[in-house]
Amino acid sequence: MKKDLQNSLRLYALTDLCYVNDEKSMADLVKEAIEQGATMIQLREKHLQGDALEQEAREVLAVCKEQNVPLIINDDLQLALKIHANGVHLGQKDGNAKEARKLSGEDFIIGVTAPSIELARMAQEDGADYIGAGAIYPTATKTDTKPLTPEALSEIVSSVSIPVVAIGGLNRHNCDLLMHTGITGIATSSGVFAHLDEDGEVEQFRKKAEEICASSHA
Ligand code: TZP
Ligand code: MG
Repeated sequence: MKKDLQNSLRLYALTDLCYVNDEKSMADLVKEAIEQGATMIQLREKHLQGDALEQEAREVLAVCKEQNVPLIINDDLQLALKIHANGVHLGQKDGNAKEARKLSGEDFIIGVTAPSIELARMAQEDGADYIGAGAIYPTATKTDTKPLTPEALSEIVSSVSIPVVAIGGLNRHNCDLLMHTGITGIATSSGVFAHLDEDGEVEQFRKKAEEICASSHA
């Protein structure tokens, strides 16, 4: 799975419990997201812990395996290793990629949030496989972010050799500003999960993400 990471990053969907309802579990929503175009999933469940989080993670992992899409666990390396998820995503406060690499091995995907050149270079040196950089737009999904311009994003991309995904309030209608920034993918929660009931919307977003990523590598 890791060898295909660049393609997997194209439309990277982060779960959020706010989209779960009486009719659909998180695993159901993840299945729909993948069927509609999401290329990688991150389990990002800020309201769940312990056994409830593990249970949710195992259900989502089963769907990802069935669909042959990687599952990354946000923050929690121990959980990712315990359930044999494909990787972990670490924020700047969630532990060090170097330590994570030692504990996990080479096949494991490690993503790091790095919204500056300095942090991106450090993450790369520590053995990260990809970088998440944002927030491109302010977002209700994560309220403690700082704005990152497309120019600053381009500079981050140029400063490292590992892939960079853009994040923060992105949807298919507002992401043209990412053209020619050199990103490898778009990461979003609301941009995918808030649009599952709109016919063709996620599929169109995936196409748009592919177009944007191709624009820099042509
Ligand atoms: N990091 C920066 S912005 C963000 C994270 C986790 C939230 C992304 O979600 P959305 O709904 O696409 O803004
Ligand atoms: Mg985190």
